[in-house]
Amino acid sequence: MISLEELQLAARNHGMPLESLRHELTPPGLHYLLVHYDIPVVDPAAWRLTVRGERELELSLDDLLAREPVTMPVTMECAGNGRARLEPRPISQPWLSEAVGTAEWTGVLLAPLLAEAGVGPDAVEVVFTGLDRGVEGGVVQDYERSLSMADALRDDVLLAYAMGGEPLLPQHGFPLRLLVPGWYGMTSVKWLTRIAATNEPFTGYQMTHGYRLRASEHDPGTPVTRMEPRSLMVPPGIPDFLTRRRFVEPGRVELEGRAWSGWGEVTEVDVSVDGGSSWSAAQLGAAPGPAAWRPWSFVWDAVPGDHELCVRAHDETGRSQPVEPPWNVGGYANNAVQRVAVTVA
Ligand SMILES: Nc1nc2c(c(=O)[nH]1)N[C@H]1C(S)=C(S)[C@@H](COP(=O)(O)O)O[C@H]1N2
Ligand SMILES: [Mo]
Repeated sequence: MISLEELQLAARNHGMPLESLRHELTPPGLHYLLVHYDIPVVDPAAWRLTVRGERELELSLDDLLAREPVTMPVTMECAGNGRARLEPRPISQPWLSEAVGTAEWTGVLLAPLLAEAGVGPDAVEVVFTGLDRGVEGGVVQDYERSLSMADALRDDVLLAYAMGGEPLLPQHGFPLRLLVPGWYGMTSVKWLTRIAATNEPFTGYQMTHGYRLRASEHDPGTPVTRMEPRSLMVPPGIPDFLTRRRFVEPGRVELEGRAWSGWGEVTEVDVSVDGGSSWSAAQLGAAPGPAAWRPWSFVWDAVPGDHELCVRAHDETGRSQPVEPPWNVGGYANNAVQRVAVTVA
């Protein structure tokens, strides 16, 4: 059973209701939310971002707003999405499958700022520090993550100050967050206060303990990075209040949803209307940008009875979704196929 501690996390960190998959860009309040510690209150006039290379830059929000803005639609998913369906269940935020959203993010490119701060050839990583602080695994810490130089210098890594054309909401990182398209959300550090180049790999908790794919407690594991392919459907028809089972009238039902992968373009989405025994290709639409989900649709001739609908995505690198959940200690990257119980009557 889900514990009160897990419920406490789940009540703070909400998912995107799956009917919101109808929106190409997730309305801000419907985007999923994941906050490890407390949401900081930030006075934008007093706030400064420090960028440290061989020199140190101190930038105000106005300094950042004066730079060339870049806007891009990005699909972001929590690495723990699907965790609650694993057995045994890793104890953390108990996501089912809704920890995703797509927003148009606006900000400034990271790479030119690193160059201005004199981040040179000695640097091996860049560390991003948030203003939020907490205790995790017994370790007191600021929320911090690092990127390799190659990842930090990518030309699509953003310091975002707006979401959907509006200043970031407090819970999404006001006044500034990192945004690394294609990666699971943990790397997109919110409430940024400091960016610092280092000559050694950063060994903070969220790099060396959290966000690693580990087979057992003793396995050092490998880092969680890009989003595995996943497709989700808008649950058709109407729901039962408690069980969320769907009720649909017989006849032509247009199933729809969206699919994404952080490794490359989604090239195929398959739908099953018989619990995964047989699969048919869905119709794919165009993504709003290279780092955002693709819409798909599928016409189902619904006959009376109980059915289990499934959907699965494939990407251009050959990755796809497993039928059985891939287990690991932290419960990360469970991209097993979605299953939706439907009664046609
Ligand atoms: N400073 C800070 N940044 C953070 C987090 C956090 O707790 N603190 N959570 C991370 C995780 S695990 C995810 S999935 C995304 C969630 O971003 P969102 O809440 O805007 O959807 O933010 C990431 N950035
Ligand atoms: Mo996350």
